[in-house]
Amino acid sequence: MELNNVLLEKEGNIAMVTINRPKALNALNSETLKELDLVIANLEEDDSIYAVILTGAGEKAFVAGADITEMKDLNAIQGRKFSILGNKVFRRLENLEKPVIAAISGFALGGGCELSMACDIRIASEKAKFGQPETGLGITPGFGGTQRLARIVGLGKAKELIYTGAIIKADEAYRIGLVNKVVPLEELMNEAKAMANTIANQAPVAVTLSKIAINRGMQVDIDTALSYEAEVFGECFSTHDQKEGMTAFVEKRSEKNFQNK
Ligand code: DAK
Repeated sequence: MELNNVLLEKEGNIAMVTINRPKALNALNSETLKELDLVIANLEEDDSIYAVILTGAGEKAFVAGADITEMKDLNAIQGRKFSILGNKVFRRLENLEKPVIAAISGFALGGGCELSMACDIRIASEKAKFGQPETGLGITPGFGGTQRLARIVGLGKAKELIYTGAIIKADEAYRIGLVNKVVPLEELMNEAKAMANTIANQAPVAVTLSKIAINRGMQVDIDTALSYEAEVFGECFSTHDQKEGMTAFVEKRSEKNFQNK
């Protein structure tokens, strides 16, 4: 897998994915999106990875959006192709059966904010900034912003942010629930790794099934959603990790031998 714009590192049960175009503030061009797709495919197949951290190279930006230089001269057909590619990759990330934490150091604008929203959890540095400035560029958010932002922060705030193109700071992003946590820049990666490790120490199969139930349940009515919950809950009882987790409790053992199966 030859990668120029995305880095993939693995450390124990944690994978770290870095969008690596710092000179363009990690803007997402087609090549980067295709590489991200390859990386997600790799992670889908790797049963030893229990949690993923997604970040941007350098301190200035997580991702400053889709690549405006590339997009500027697209015709309708190319625009459509770009849209299909981006949406495919973001959806694949959202559906990855492992938790993904976005570690956001600086700008998360447009497609960058949208990328962070396709992750499960967002941790931001105090210097991070968020926004959907697309309307100022004559376009609508195109990588899920019109849909995921409202689901995360509510309809009114999402409309305000998208209609005004306002850029908000980390503390405001935290206040409206767009990010889970704000930490000093120098602690960002440690914090993300600590959370990833905490998650990785739970039964991976239970974390995965929880993600599936939550994501699917958000799209349907509550009765259907609760039937998904019952389904995954039942599935847990066919796993080694459920037997191990409950046996450890009964034996008053804090060490657990979870095996992701
Ligand atoms: N695209 C390409 N290059 C970018 C970029 C971007 N989004 N953002 C920054 N860069 C480049 C700059 O051009 C500059 O390159 P050089 O001039 O050095 O070659 C370099 O990164 C450093 O940026 P600045 O010199 O501008 O740095 P400043 O500190 O002065 O400003 C900034 C930082 C983040 C405020 C500024 O760079 C900025 O406003 N960037 C653009 C932010 C933005 O508007 N982002 C939203 C992009 S629109 C679609 C799907 C999705 C989308 C669209 C369509 N379809 C489904 C079709 C998504 C759209 C977007 O994300």
